[in-house]
Amino acid sequence: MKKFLVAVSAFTLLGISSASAHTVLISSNPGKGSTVKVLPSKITLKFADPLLTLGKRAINKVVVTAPDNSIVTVGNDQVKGATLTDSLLNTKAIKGKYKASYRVSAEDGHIVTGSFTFTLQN
Ligand SMILES: [Cu+2]
Repeated sequence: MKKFLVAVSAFTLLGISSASAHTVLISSNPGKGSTVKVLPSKITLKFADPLLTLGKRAINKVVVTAPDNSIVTVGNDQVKGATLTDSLLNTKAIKGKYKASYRVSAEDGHIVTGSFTFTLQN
């Protein structure tokens, strides 16, 4: 009779967490919580990591709404590295609080959403 050794399975720890976290918004123009006297011609959002681009698919987007909830971004979102921009309509320069909402994906493929406000003063 042969003796059999019980093979002990070696469990590989696959729970190695990714070194890179989701990207975060670093800065913007207009800035978060800031007050501007003139609505700029575009909004600029700068993230910690280069944003993902897939051809012409709009996977990165920022939408700005005026105090009357009308949308003042044109929708021509453009990505350049870690920066996302969109043109702003100046025709609806209503005074008050504007809200910028974004939905982006950095190169790790994770969707990151967020929003902030700024104020247009005369
Ligand atoms: Cu991530």
